[in-house]
Amino acid sequence: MKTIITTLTLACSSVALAQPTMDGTLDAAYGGANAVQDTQTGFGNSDIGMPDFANGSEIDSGHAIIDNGYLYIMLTGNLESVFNKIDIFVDARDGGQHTLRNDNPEVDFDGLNRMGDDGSGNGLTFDAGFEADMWLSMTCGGDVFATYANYAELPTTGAGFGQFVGQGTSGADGVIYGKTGLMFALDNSNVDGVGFGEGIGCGEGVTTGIEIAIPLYLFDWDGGAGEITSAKVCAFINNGGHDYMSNQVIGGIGGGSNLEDPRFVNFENIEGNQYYSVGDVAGPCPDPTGACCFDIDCSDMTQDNCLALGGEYNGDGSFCNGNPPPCAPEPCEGDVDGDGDVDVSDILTVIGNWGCAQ
Ligand SMILES: [Ca+2]
Ligand SMILES: [Ca+2]
Ligand SMILES: [Ca+2]
Ligand SMILES: [Ca+2]
Repeated sequence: MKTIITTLTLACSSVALAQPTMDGTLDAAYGGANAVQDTQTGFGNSDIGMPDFANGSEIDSGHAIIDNGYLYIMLTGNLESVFNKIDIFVDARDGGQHTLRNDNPEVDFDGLNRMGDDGSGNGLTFDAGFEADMWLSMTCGGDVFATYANYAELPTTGAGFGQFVGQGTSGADGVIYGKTGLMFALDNSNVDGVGFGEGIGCGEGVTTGIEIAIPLYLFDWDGGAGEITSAKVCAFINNGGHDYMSNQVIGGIGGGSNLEDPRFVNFENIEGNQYYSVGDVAGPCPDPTGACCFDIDCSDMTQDNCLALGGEYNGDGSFCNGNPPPCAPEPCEGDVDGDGDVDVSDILTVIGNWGCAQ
């Protein structure tokens, strides 16, 4: 009996202590999600189901743990194999950049600086208290499928070190191993998570995507990092030139359209945290029915159905569940995506929402 108990104890310990395997799939070591996507993807819903090629991009959840001298980051979802980018910013030490500067390393065809201040005082700005210390990015595509990765330091005063990390493919056999010890893995198999659109979505339950391991020593370029015991992660999907940000940010933006030119994006102006922290526990997924708009004339956004969705009724039929109105309050006139006119994009939005409960 004693032998059996010992064996069981060892088995449990080994599960708890196992480090993530770099392969683009979620490991038990990550625990529950630190953040779950709440917004449908404006960059297409991938339905191919292969580990390499994907026909859409989304971030369904964010995970991060510090273990074994690494910061491990898992972002479930898809990276469309048309050289879409996932841009990841990490705040893990003192100093850093709250607004991206324009004198960061020229890496990835100067894509990092494309998001920074163009000299006029703009530049991608993070939530209050988030001062990015490192940027990492991954992309994929080609006739023969390949993944590529870059990274850069983001010192407070700019002019840090950055480099092309390397090239790989999908899955465990395709991991990118950088000279510095950085590792990047991708598994594009997901066909679940959020669908195409701009409304409220839910990324729960996705177990494949982008997985990164960052050796902690990389944060200590000046001997001033100290022991890394916590980290914040801001990640989003961008287009090939790092110049058109999607609506796939984690933490989510609470429904809405693509954020477009990153240098004009200020996450302080978007409700909630567009980042997550090691140790965060994701809240409940928003009810996707709360912003599912077949109801083009908004006639059904009544107090009763709003309360049934667990939302707060604003009294005018225009707003429910803390979500943006799925269509303009008065009059709707078919402008489903709320961009001010009725055109083909409204039809596409309705099609993208097809299947949601009313
Ligand atoms: Ca893994
Ligand atoms: Ca920092
Ligand atoms: Ca999806
Ligand atoms: Ca915010």
